[in-house]
Amino acid sequence: MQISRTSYILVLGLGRSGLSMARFLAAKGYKVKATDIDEGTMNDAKELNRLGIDTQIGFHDQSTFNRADAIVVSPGIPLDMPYLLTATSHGVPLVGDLDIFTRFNQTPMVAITGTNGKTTVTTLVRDMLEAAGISTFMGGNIGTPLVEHLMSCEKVQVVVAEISSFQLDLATHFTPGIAVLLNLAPDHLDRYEDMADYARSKWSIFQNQTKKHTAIINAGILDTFFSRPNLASVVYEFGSAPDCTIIQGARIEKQAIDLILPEKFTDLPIRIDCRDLKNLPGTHNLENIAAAALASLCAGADPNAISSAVKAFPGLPHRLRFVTNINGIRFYNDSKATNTDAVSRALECFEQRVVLILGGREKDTDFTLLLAAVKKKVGQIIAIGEAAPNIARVFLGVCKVTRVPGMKEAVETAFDAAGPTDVVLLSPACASFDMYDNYAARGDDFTACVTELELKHHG
Ligand code: UMA
Repeated sequence: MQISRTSYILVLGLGRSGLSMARFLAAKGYKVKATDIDEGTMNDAKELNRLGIDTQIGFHDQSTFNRADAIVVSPGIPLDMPYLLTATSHGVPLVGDLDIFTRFNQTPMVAITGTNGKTTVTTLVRDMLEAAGISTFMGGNIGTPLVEHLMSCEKVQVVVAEISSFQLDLATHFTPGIAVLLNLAPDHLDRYEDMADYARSKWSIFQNQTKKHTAIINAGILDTFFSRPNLASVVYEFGSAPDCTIIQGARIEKQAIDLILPEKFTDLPIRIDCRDLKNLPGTHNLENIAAAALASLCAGADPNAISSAVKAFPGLPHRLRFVTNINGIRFYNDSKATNTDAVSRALECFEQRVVLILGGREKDTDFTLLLAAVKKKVGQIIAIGEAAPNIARVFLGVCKVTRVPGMKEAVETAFDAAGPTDVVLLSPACASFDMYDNYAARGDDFTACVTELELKHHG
């Protein structure tokens, strides 16, 4: 970035990403201003002021945008925000955290994107590499901003990054050595024109790769979305037999994964046994393990370390987590399921009838994508949040839908509706922002409401 003495970089948004970014750029000697519309960021802003960073909190000022040399946009802020549109019409470039990271980072990187499973695969790759004695920094969309790695004194061998489409939208120089595209299903369609636009964003993770780099791709999505385009990088595919023919990559067959790789990796066939993995249930998790294993092998892990990390995986918070059993009714927290595909995958994991808590803030969500799975598995839907009226309309005549005002009522109504061996599942298919700060707060509230109910029943 070329910055003149009179100008500055504007950091837009002081959430987790913007706060780290402002600190990092100031530490690098840039003149930084930061702005956030939310008064709640005032304390963080005061801390930035002490570092010599100017802040505008509780409002945005167009002239601050127009005078900047560049605006670093937090990933959650839509790029069609009017202040940004005006600033770009004045020639101010927009920059994302991935390009800043790319400019300063020296550490090899595994970058993981996809609609669902990103956090699971990112965590698995971290675990596999650590089990192989390879030190890592794990960050990105998973929670810790990537620039934190640049500010850390700790030297690591590999950065393992969860990457969202929002981050990719502003990435022009980002070039991960190993990039993984897990899957594609409708999500964030309030931000993208259509599915093709969203798929293009995800695919751009490979855009700067050359033959020195590695691309790991779900074979199932290649024909659907991209008609097998040529990539410059070395490509490994993963998928389930017999649907996919895997020439180089990972083939999932029943409860095992066979890695089919060039000899440089090993002269022995590698098989990962995936029977009885309580914390990685469902066929979708076999795909996650396959992708993680390929990425880890390419990053230097050995097959034994990979297998032992799979066996030891403890599961993730808010991702299909068993909460408790009240009088035979099992409660599961899947608050991280913020799109319909994630809910379908969760429902597939249960044999029992499910009482499903669904709803929150829609993202131009097409709930009809859930009709078949609901017909098969769900006895009753409890609808919460802004999406409740739409949910009631879509599932009318398919199963009983009860609208309730909040989580406490949702949990109590679900419990009353459940039969003796049913499952109560919070798997909302929506963002949480109409009722909570994030999906984790929603999952915590669900767990607290279930615990309260349990106390009432078991005293
Ligand atoms: N803001 C403004 N003006 C506006 C709109 C927002 O100032 O007009 C401010 C808000 O007041 C808030 C800040 O912008 O203070 C929020 O920025 P943000 O939404 O980018 O949130 P961060 O806290 O910086 O978190 C972001 C990612 N959030 C999103 O992409 C929505 C986090 O991913 C990520 O963990 C974090 O950076 C660190 O890298 C979360 C997420 O929901 C988990 N991701 C989406 C998903 O997984 O579906 C993509």
